[in-house]
Order: sequence, then C-alpha cells, then structure tokens
Amino acid sequence: MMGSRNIYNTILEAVTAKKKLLAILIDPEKFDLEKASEFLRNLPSETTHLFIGGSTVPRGLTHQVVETIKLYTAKTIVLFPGDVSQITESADALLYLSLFSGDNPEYLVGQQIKAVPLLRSIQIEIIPTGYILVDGGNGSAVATVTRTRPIPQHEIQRIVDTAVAAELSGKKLIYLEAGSGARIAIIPEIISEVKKELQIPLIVGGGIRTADQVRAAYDAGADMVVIGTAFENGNSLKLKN
Ligand code: 1GP
Repeated sequence: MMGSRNIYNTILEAVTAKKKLLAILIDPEKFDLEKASEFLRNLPSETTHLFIGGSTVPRGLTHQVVETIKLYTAKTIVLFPGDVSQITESADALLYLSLFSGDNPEYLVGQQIKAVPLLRSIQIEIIPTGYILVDGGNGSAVATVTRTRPIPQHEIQRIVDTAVAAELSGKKLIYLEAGSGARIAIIPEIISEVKKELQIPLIVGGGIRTADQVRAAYDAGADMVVIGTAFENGNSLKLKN
C-alpha cells in the first residue's frame, strides 16, 4: 500500500523548516482536460501540491484527470476523494479522510472500510487525515453529500476539540474545511486556536480567494492552504504583490 516517495515526510520537513505549502485543488468534474497544460502553466509558482477530488465525480474520471496532468507536471499529486470510487493508483498519495465534524458513520469510517480491498492491491501512500467541516456561510457540497452539519465558526472550542480528537485518534494531518466556494473562509482565530493544540500539520481550505486571505491563514498557523474555485474557469490569483 506504500509508494516510494514519502509525501508525508516532505510535509513534515516543510513544517519544521517553516516553509508554507500551497495546494491547488482540481475537481475532476469541473476540469477541462483539453486545457490541462494551460491550466498547469498558469498556476502560481508557490504551488507545492495538486489535490484531486470532488464531492461527486463520475467513476473513472479522477484517474483520467490524474493521468492527463501527469503529462504536464512533476508536482506532487494527492487524492482528496469524496468517496472510494475516486481512488486511483496514478496519484502519489491519498488523503485517507475521516469526517470528524459530522455524525455520519459512512464518512467517518464506512468509506474507509470500503476502500480497503482496493488499497490492498495498489501502491499509494496513505495519509490518515482528520477532516473537519466548518460553516462557510452558504451551504456546501460536502455537507449535502455527507448529510452532516458543519460546525458553526463561533463554536471555536468545539472545532479545537474535534481537531484534537482526530489527532489523538492517530490522524497525521488535520484539514479544516469551509467548503468549496465558501462565502466565509475559516477565520484566522479558529486557525490559530486549533494550531496551538496540534502537533501535526494543519491544512486550511474553502473560500480562500485573495493573496491577503492566504497570508492571513499562514500567519494564523496554517501549514498548507488549499485553493480550488479561485483557479477554476480560467480565473487566476496573484499571490505575489
Ligand atoms: C474545497 O478546501 C477546498 O474542498 C477549496 O475550496 O474551492 O473554495 O477554494 P475553494
């Protein structure tokens, strides 16, 4: 089940070196394969990882997207799957997500069990990740698909406790998610309160559209920021001033 590159260790090394990480999220359903090369060329030079995944992706499409982007980039490709059907050996690593914020066992452990027969037969680095959905103010595909309620942003202690519970359960990363296209990204205060109590790297995503928001998330303690929507449909975001 383990590939040769150790993606998790490179994340840990970056955190130790205080180097911030930037993942661009590609949702296979919204990705134009014909424009893959142009899309990848236009990504910011700060990009360290490509995340691939979505809430509802037709079977086989994730594999096709990963194979296509590998033609044009050597960047690390990490699966961020909405469900087991999005797992493909073509990627470098898999975020083995457990939705800790919700009370739907299917996304806490059900999908994880269903993935095992496939994971047993392929070579991919598996990174156990505590996934925490926080309210981004406009509903989210994650909440709809998983039939779970996001944690309101004012319930900071509950968010912190949920993240710590995930770490104590053995997760190696925490992903604080406001949902793709969130109106309100995770506020810096939440990021810093969570970060204070974590020993493991912290990923933050959902609704981040500006360089200022990226900087604020980093300054508050995010080790990696994930941006999807701001780069879709030919949009672009300049990170440097
Ligand atoms: C969604 O956190 C990611 O899972 C990215 O969100 O599309 O809003 O950038 P955006």
